[in-house]
Amino acid sequence: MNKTICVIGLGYIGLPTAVTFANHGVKVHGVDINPDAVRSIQEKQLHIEEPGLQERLNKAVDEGFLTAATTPIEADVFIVAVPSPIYEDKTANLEYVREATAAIVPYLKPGNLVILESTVPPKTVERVMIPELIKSGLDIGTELFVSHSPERVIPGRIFEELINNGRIIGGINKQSAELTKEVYEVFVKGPIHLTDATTAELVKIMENTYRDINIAFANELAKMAEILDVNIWEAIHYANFHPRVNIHFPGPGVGGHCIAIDPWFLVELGGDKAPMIHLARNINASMPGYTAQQTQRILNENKIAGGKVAVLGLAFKGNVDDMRESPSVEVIYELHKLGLEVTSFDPHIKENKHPTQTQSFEEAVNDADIILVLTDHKEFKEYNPLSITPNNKIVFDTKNCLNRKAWEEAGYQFHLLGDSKNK
Ligand code: SAJ
Repeated sequence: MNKTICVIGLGYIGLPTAVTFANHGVKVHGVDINPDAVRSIQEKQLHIEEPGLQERLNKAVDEGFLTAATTPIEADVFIVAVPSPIYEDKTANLEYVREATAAIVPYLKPGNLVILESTVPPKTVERVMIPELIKSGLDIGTELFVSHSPERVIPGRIFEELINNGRIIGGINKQSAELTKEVYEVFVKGPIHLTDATTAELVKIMENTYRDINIAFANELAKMAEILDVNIWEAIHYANFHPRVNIHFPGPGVGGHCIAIDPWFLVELGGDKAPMIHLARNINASMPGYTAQQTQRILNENKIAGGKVAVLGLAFKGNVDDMRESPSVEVIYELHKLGLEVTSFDPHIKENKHPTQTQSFEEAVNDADIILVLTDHKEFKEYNPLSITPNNKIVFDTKNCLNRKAWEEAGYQFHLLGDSKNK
């Protein structure tokens, strides 16, 4: 493709996208308002963890296809990949999208294409971006083309999914959608479907809301299993053999910057017409409190007053370094409210990002009364229960990720979320 790209926002989505275009021979200029992020990219130092990113970044910078700065430059295509969080009251904060759009306006020329990648409430392109883009003086739809092409990649497997997943591209008109397709065809191998911008916006948040509702269902089932003396993980495994059933898994809550946020866009839009989405969100948001209560119950049953909890896992999910909306932070907050002492360890969270954080597994667990697993990092499976000396040999796995047999053989009382067989 003989076009240049300017990517606004060099975070978890913008940076891998910029690097992938650059690795495919496209000249890319990356922009971030954070000068530290820009400097680290120029120096080929990563500010986020993602398998394969370092090699790809090295190649992109060394071959001269990727530059980074705090300000945009003129380009043929502008891709906006900035955060779209929610305010305290759970309504959408679209200020980053608005500001990023405003920032590119002085650089726009006839024939340019502006693509929004960030996940947003339906009508954001129409109501937030277009009013800014009009200020360029260009005629929207004939001189300036605009589309929504939401990313659908999962952290930890971003590069594989960036290339192989299908894309839903929604244009403000047919030409915008078609031009956007040409851009992504540079590397996307999955099918690319074209629609209008609002449909693409809705499809993206429907996908994440589907997952949130499904996880809420699994969390509710986990509580039923605890009443029934059934192992929910086994039961879900069997139910999913049905060709039309795909139940997700329970856990200590739903984190990350996507699934814990996007359903709120539909709640805000639908109000009392979205009770199921709202309820699912609340069920998932209540899981950290439930996890803390279950931990307290186990301690009580063992006649341990007060007690020290060693939390394993601070990231919002396994094998990532991302703590955004992490259930672990909420669980620790709830444990503190119950008067319990907490230490934590996460092999993927390198710096001191949480006051309870210790630098090793041993340091976190050695004088603990209970080990509480909140994230399914691959390292946790390999930990040797014989190498540690906690105060009490009790472990509570909320992600079904430990080698249960090894812990039981080492003399541990093993508790699993959604399974009360061993109570
Ligand atoms: N979780 C469960 N049970 C499950 C699956 C996940 O409790 O069965 C929890 C995880 O532990 C985590 C949270 O849900 O705390 C979210 O993790 P995730 O792996 O489901 O999703 P994300 O947030 O990493 O990425 C999602 C993906 N969306 C879908 O699968 C529909 C990804 O494809 C999107 O691109 C991404 O959101 C996004 O950026 O929107």
